[in-house]
Amino acid sequence: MGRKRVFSGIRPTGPIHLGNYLGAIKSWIQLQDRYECIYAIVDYHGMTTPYHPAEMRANVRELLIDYLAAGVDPERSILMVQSAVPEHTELAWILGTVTPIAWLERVPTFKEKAEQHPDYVHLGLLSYGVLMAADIVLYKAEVVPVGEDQLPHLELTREIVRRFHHLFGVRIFPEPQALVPQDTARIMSLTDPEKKMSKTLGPRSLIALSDPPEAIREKIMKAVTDTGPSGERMSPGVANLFQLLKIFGTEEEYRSLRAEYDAGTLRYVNLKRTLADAIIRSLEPFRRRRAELENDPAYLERVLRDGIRRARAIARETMAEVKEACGLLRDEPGLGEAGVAAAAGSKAAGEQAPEAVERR
Ligand code: AQP
Repeated sequence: MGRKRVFSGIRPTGPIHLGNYLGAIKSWIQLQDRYECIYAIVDYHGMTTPYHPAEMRANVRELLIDYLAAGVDPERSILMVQSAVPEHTELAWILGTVTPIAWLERVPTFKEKAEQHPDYVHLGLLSYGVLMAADIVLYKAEVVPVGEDQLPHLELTREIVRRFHHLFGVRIFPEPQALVPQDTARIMSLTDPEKKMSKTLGPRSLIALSDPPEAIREKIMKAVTDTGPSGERMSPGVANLFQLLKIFGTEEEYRSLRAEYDAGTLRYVNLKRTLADAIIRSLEPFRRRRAELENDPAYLERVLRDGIRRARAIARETMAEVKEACGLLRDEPGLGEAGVAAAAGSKAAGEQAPEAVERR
């Protein structure tokens, strides 16, 4: 038995931030030893909200650098770009034929995005969850490390898998489980701490891992703390800052500032200064590694080529099983007439098939 598979991805819509890192990428790195991991740059998903075509390719490159600098190891994990493996959309189409529209309309992110961009509500946005299901099951992934916001998508994936198996009388895919970190499933925005930190809320709301130290300091110093009269409970903004301090600061820093808060003597400026220093310190190795990678385009290209090749090999195997189950022509690129004849049951075509397979 091979190792179980892990799949996860991020949209190339901007630099990764502390939410992406603590919600997903930190787990990705920990899983690399025990699982066969596939980590994707999901550019087709990036097209579901307004974007500039000219920026997409640059964002893909930047995200690849972010993954590598954060510790994703291409020797152990597959790093790939979604649009370079056409089986993602092929399988999404097939899964779309078994997914009731009502399931998609109730997905919270669909409703949120439709409200955010009322002029950009399209079929691709509605079927985001179907494409995500295809991304995962194409690799028969069993574990999907993600932040809390992705749980409805994972539930939808499992429902789609069950329905596909039921309708076609097969069992091809495992039902994937989300792996959500216990303490960092939802890092909140610095400017709007009732909402999750996200690229959509703008650069001031987040700390990008690649932010220069001055920018990190400035954003933390301006982070929202108490928005109204302070009550019994810690406000979401202050709670978020303490959560980050627990991760990035020393035990002593956290303990003493927390004691000051409990005693009612804490000055938020001190909390912010300590936190900014701690984050800047922690991200220093990331910044250094990132700068090295920036200067090595040949290595980046090698990583991607290799990742795409390895991902495609798995994807093709799954698609062969799926097409068999669905009664579709066995798809072998370059098979041409032999493939069509094989579908028609001709003997001669059967003899030609192995040669055609070799040509893949
Ligand atoms: N704030 C967060 N806390 C914990 N986990 C988070 N993730 C995102 N934000 C947080 C996790 O990161 C992975 C990638 O998510 P994404 O591609 O949706 O990234 P994003 O920053 O959320 O991007 P956008 O453009 O701002 O998208 P929206 O607004 O749609 O979320 C996922 O595993 C996610 O859970």
